[in-house]
Amino acid sequence: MKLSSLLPLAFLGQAVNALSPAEWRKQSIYFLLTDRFGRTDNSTSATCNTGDRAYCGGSWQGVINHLDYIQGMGFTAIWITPVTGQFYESTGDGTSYHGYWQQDIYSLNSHLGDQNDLKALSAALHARGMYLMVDVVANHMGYDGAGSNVDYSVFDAFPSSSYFHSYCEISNYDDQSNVEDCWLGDTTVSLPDLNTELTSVRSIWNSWVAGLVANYSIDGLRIDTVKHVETSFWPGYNDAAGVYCVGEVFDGDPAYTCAYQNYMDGVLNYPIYYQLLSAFESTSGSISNLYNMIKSVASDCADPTLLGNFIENHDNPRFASYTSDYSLAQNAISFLFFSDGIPIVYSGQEQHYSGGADPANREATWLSGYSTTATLYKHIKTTNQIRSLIIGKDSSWATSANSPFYQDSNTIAMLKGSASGSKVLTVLSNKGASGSSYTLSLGSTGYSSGASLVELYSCTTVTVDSSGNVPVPMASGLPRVLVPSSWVSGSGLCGTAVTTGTATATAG
Ligand code: ABC
Ligand code: CA
Repeated sequence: MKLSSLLPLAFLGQAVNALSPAEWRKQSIYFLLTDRFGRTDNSTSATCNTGDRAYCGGSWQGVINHLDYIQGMGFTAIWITPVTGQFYESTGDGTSYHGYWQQDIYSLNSHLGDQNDLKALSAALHARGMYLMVDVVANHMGYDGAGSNVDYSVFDAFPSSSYFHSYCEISNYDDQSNVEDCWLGDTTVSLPDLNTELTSVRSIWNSWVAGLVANYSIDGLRIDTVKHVETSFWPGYNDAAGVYCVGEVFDGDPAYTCAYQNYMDGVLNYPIYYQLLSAFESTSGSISNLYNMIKSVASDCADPTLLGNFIENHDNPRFASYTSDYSLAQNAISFLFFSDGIPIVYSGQEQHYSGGADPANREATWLSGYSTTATLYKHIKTTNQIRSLIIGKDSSWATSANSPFYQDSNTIAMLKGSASGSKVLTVLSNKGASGSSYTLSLGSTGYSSGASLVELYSCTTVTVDSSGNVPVPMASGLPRVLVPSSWVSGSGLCGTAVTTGTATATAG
């Protein structure tokens, strides 16, 4: 029998289309909670009180309706929250609107749509040349009730206690076997912890994830609760998925978190998250902590260029809950795009939403009216344009190592690129919006005296001085990104017309 007749057609299609880790390096990701991003009816006024922890009516069709808004900011991929069947009743911890309380892994969350809607979302993205990343959970199910009192028959793929670790609540995050074998959740909603060491559980998950990826033509996975599963589980799961996997290891210690990159393609960059926040949450933040962490991650992680960079997500207070300063927010965002790794922006960040801890950080995006003139929407759009210009001009930029080379108490400067004399120079400041205008003179950039560079946010051309220093025009605490002047023509940035592709447009 021919191999092809043994494989469902969908698998063959997936093998052709799947996006490799290498290709993911060049993407930029917009993360959204499906229940909170867009509604099927396109309402921009439908009530959504985050404190209720209730379903607010977002759907996969609602995401399709607003892809222009996402693509208009320059994103090339979206990451959506888990799609599987949940339990739907309301509890003292709220409902399963976020999608992390699955019971029925072979069905879809009916609040978000049906399989045609999810396929349509995948197809709509692909038709635009965009990609779909789906959040998946292998560590646990969700149960309305205490762990001591679970009716296991409700879990369709795992209908008996024999598939699970016996009940104990996680009590000590310094004890790795406690973290892996005990249960997340609380006594209101317990998260029954699968016995992922079992061959039976592993083979169910591996075929499930292969099927999910194939059925919905998924291009990448965000994997939940990775530190709660033994490391030996992950290589088989990542292989079965056959697409780029980025795991959530919720821990700021690079030695701990980077270790997981030995078992899957990438991890979310929690080590950088904490230090990026520490650097830009105020005008007295610590630049040196960030500077040092870039070096630690570079030495501890197998490949920092495959990490997922973020400054906001649905588990942590939003950036604007720490400071309302727009310049600080813009610097934190720019860091995500010009350092090693794949940038991830959390829906609502572009509207400067300021919700605090879960559930306040899960505001409905539609209540912003999807404004495309918001300051950070425009900043992100320009930033994505700059990043794609760079990727187009330097094919090795995405794999090159970002190198911080200058710091003072308010400023960090970094170089990233394949060749001396054409590296991208990023200068970030935490002076805030009231920061003065001055010229920061930077040596050791690899640029020679007389070379011409353009700062792409302010569209300022500068010439390297006779001592070899680059005069960087700083103002209002805003981020700065400099590239060789020859790169700009035809980019659509700084008032130039786009000369590549089919469209001619000006922007930035
Ligand atoms: C619900 C309600 C909440 C209510 C809670 C009791 O119940 O919404 O309002 O407070 C989902 C939902 C949540 C829900 C939970 C629990 O399920 O989204 O709304 O809370 O039912 C992932 C997802 C997350 C998801 C789950 C569960 C996992 O991103 O959205 O939550 O599927 C741990 C896990 C991590 C998990 C996170 C929420 O909890 O490891 O996978 N996220 C320490 C620990 C971390 C821990 C973190 C937060 O605390 O080390 O493992 O994350 O609890 C740094 C250290 C870190 C340290 C932090 C605090 O400090 O380096 O290690 O993290 O310095
Ligand atoms: Ca576990």
